[in-house]
Amino acid sequence: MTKTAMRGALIVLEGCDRSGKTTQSSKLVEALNNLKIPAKKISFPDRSTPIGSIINDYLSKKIDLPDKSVHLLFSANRWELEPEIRKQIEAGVTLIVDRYSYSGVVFTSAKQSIDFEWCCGPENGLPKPDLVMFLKLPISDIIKRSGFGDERYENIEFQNKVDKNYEKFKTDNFIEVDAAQDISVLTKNLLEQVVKTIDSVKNQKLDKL
Ligand code: T5A
Ligand code: NA
Repeated sequence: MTKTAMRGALIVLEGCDRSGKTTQSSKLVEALNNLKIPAKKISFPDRSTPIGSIINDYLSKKIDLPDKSVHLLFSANRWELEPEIRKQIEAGVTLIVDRYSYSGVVFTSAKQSIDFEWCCGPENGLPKPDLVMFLKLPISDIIKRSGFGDERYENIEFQNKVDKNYEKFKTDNFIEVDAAQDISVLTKNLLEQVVKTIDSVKNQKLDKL
């Protein structure tokens, strides 16, 4: 067998809280591995690191932090994993990422008086996703899903602002998918996009945000 230098794809799932990102990222990794395509899942925030543990305390309302300070922690949490992301992609592993820089920007800028451009700053230079799939679900459906309302940000007014902020990112590698579909139907649709992307970027360089 000949050795190839093909890289993996960087795929991101985005959406409001409870839109099904965690469910779908796990199912996608399983489906890709079944097709013998190397794939792994990464989640942001990664609550297992020292920075992630402060973020967890903040989200579960154990501690309060100034808005700009917590924004930089979310970003630092991504930079903590940046070397690993590059390493895996170069080794040919496709990464399915549950939330990324887009979450960082849309959530913080949904807070009052925090500038969108300022929010984008710390994300500059991180690996740029080859495909972002936005799981779109009406807020009225989101609030019916189990566990909604437990953490910081989980209220209708805030999620509406977040949903609107995502509009600013809808460019060519950002696609919107109907998240109200049945779980397995949704996986099948997402998988199709992922496989297409893996094939189309395999000889391209990974870009930067
Ligand atoms: N945040 C995050 C920032 O402010 N800045 C940042 O930089 C980052 C990265 C935590 C919070 O942090 C904010 C955003 C968040 O408010 P999180 O840990 O990803 O981020 O938390 P949530 O988004 O709330 O994650 P959830 O796990 O709650 O939502 P998911 O992953 O979208 O949804 P999932 O898959 O867990 O599903 C939720 C429920 O719905 C059911 C599932 O079984 C589950 O019960 N479900 C479906 N039901 C019907 N049909 C389907 N198709 C379904 N898919 C899932
Ligand atoms: Na999640």
